[in-house]
Order: sequence, then structure tokens, then C-alpha cells
Amino acid sequence: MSTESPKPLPPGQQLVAPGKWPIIGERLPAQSDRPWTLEVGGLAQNVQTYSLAQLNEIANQSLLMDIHCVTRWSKLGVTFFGIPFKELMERAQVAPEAKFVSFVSRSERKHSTSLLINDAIELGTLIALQVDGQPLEQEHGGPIRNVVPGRYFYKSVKWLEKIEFLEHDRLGMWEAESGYHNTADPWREQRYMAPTIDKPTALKLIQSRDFSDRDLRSIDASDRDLANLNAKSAHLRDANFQGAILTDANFSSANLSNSHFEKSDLTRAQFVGADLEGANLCGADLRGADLTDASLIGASFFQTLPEELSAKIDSTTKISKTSLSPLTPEQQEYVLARLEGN
Ligand SMILES: Nc1nc2c(c(=O)[nH]1)N[C@H]1C(S)=C(S)[C@@H](COP(=O)(O)O)O[C@H]1N2
Ligand SMILES: [Mo]
Repeated sequence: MSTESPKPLPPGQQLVAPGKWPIIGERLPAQSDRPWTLEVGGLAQNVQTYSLAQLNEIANQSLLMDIHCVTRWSKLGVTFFGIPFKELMERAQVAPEAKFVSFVSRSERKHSTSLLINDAIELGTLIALQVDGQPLEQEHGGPIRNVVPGRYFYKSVKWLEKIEFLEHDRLGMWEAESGYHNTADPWREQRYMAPTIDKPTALKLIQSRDFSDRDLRSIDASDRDLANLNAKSAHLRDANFQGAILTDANFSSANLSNSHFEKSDLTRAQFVGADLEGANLCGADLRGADLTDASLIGASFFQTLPEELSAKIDSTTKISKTSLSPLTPEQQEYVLARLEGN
């Protein structure tokens, strides 16, 4: 018998099913006939552009790391292979005033993320070409992505085309537009920066019961009476609805990534097409609720710790089976059994 104890997970994370690796964010690089290259430049004396063949030739390092996505799923023990960021940096002869590094994607929206150069080095950032002995698949950032151990996975861009050394930080796409934390240490649960609105404004909106189309990231609406709330297409990442009354509320097409609904009353609430990635629905009443086409990667419906909380789900709850497949096996089993009336 093995005496090895399971590896601890960072707070609020759960394991994906063995062999599963969700695709998050963009699914394809920008269409282009140009061959893949990697430019290492910005504030550097020896700006270089590497062809994919050159990168493969100098690739020399394996890196065993754990993936922690900000939407609460983790995948442990993935082996990447490629070139240490530090090595490319040394070759570039970076100017002393450079303090930050930006990793830029060949994607439609020129997706990027940034790190302090010192952090990028100390964490062991790798420019990866392979995973578990195979070339990286396109959907996971192939042929070239960076990977950063010890940071949420949004610091690892897919389809890396440029490494740029900077004197001042340039916030990445998720950091600037979704309010993701710029340090992103999963062990300190640095998921989001501070809320976007002050308390009096939040209170007014709560009284109006109209959140539609607004950016109310991290709003605290816990224990409020918000029956019939209109929150269509609202931006509600990290919002707190714990214990709130939300009967007949409409969250269709809302972004509710990492939101909290513990013990809330969601009877007949609408979540059609909503983003519920990483949302906590433990102990919520979901009878008559409609979650058709909602994205549920990393969402949870029951927990045993720190207290036992089980969502009320029955045959009147609408969740499509395909939406359930990215849940962890335990969560999936819990929901399915109740949908089928067991
Ligand atoms: N170009 C690009 N890189 C990206 C993203 C993206 O949308 N576009 N999303 C980030 C996020 S939030 C995560 S969790 C990981 C997901 O990588 P995966 O799809 O290989 O799991 O990629 C990161 N890098
Ligand atoms: Mo992510």
C-alpha cells in the first residue's frame, strides 16, 4: 500500500478528471501563412528572431509542473519540454532598465500577459514546445507557449510569438479587461484585483434590481433580497450572492466566473448561456432553474468542507448533459443523480 499522502491543492481549487485538460480562452491562433517564429526583443541589445526549427534545436529542459486555472480547476504533474526563459533572456542581453517582460500571442486579439523579469526567472518560466513527450497541440498553445510554474495559468500564453522586455509594466489582456490579479499566486489565492465599484453605488444598484449589461465585478450582494433581479449580460466575475434571494432572477449570458451562490435561493432563475466557470453553487436551491448552455468548467454544487452544503437539484432543474462533462467526476455524479430524481 502506498503511504504517500495526496499533494495539497491551493485554496479553492479542485482536480480535473485524470487525463482531462480543459481548453480555456482562445481556441485558435490568428490565421496566418507565415511560419512560426519567436522574437525576443524590446529593451535588449541582441534582439533575435528564432525559427521553430532553431527553437527545437536548442530545447534542452524538462519541467514537471502543476496547472492551476483561476476558474478553480487544477491538473497536477504535467511535463513540459522546451527552453528556459532565462536562457533566451541571456542570449538577448537585456538592458539594465528592463524590469518587466510581456509575452505576446499570435492571436486575433494579440493576447498577452506580463511578469516581473525577476519573478519569471525565479519561478522557472519555460518556453514550451512539447508536453508529456509530444509536440504541443494547437488548442493548448502549440507550437510555442510559455509556462509559468507557481502562477495561475493565465500567465502562460498560447501561441507565443514575441517576448518583449520593458521598463514599465504592460498589463496583460485578462489582467486589464477581466480584473485578474497581476501577481496571480494560487497559494495566496490572488484571483482578482479590488472591486470596480464603491459601496454606495453598489447599494443603489442592489435596490434598483437592475444589473443588466453592467460591469459589477466582485460586487457584494450577499444576503440581499434580489428576487426578479435583471442581470442579463452583466459582468459579475467574483460577485458574492451568498445567502441571497434570487428567485426568478435572470442571469442569461452573464459572466459569473468564480461567483459565489452558496445557500442562495435560485428557484426558477435563468442562467441560459451564462459563464459559470468556477462558480460556487453549493447549497443553492436550483429547483426550476435553467442552466441551458451555461459553461460549468470548475463549478461546484456540493462540498463537505468547511461545512456540508448540497445544492437542491431535481428533475425541474435544466442542465444539459454536455455542460456537465467538464465538471469533476464527483460533482458530475452528484448533479446527474439528482437530475434523474435519485
Ligand atoms: N493566447 C491566449 N493565451 C491564453 C489564453 C487566451 O485566451 N489566449 N487564456 C489563458 C488562460 S485563462 C488559461 S487558464 C490558459 C488555458 O490554457 P489551455 O487552454 O491550454 O488549458 O491559457 C492562458 N493563455
Ligand atoms: Mo484561466
